[in-house]
Amino acid sequence: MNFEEQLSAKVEQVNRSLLEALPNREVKPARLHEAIRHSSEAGGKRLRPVLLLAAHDLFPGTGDPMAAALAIECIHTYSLIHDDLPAMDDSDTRRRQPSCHKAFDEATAILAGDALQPMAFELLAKGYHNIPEVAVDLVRMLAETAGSEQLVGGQMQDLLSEGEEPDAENLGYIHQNKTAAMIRASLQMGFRLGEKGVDLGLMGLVAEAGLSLGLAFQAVDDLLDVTRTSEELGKDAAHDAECGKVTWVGLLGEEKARKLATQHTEDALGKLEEVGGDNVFLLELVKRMLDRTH
Ligand code: GRG
Repeated sequence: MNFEEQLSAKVEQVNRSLLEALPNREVKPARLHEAIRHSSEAGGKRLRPVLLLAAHDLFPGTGDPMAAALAIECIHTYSLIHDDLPAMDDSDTRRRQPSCHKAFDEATAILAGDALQPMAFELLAKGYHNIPEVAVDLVRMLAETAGSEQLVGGQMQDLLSEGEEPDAENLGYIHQNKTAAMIRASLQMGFRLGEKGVDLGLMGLVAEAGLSLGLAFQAVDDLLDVTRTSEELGKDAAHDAECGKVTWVGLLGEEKARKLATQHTEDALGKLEEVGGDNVFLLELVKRMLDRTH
């Protein structure tokens, strides 16, 4: 299979497994489960689960990485639902359809996001109960990443900084925690499930690669926000400026922001090459993430 075929096979697997794992729309209270499915089933790129599967495949282990892949997607989807709320970024469109609070209402969107969080940890507990040491590590990694000093902390700082003067240190903190931490965790969780998952030296390299990749991803996200239409992105474009957000494009300009994305991508590739293993798919994915169009 070539790269595109491998990528669509992985995305397909994730989509199929997610459909099976989420409670059916009819399950009481149906409105809540409809809202969860509305946001989860919509066409996300499934980047984090695919990264997790690819990191596992570097040195495949005995545990099936799919439950962990779905867990990280649940946390990511909750963060998008809450990010779109009027109290946060107030976005009407997400994943090419009305955002959750637009399709339903604010209270339902808050609860859909709330419900997706324990669902992630339930997936980990049920998926890896027979390898308890791995399960505990995965729960810790995901909880730390989603917590007040990373994902939620990054989001808080992002909101606090709206309308402020651009400041590289602050922007670095926001991007590292709001965006890069989840991308780093995707690689780390996948690697933990593999045969070399307890090798701390290699895990350190995987973490560094993940952070660089996450920073590259955010720089590209900032560029797409100013260079693409809402239709192309499937979410509100030019949203950063509208919200008074500090971004790399705002701070450095487009050309330097692109250079930064390239530099972070090269750093990630270098670290992943050092990790070794069956890395052909993962390296190609990292390269393609730089040229993504949505
Ligand atoms: C509400 C705690 C909390 C956190 C929100 C996800 C997030 C943090 C903010 C979204 C705003 C944003 C533009 C973040 C930067 C990059 C990012 C996470 C983009 C969305 O991820 P994609 O492009 O989305 O992988 P899909 O829909 O493809 O899964």
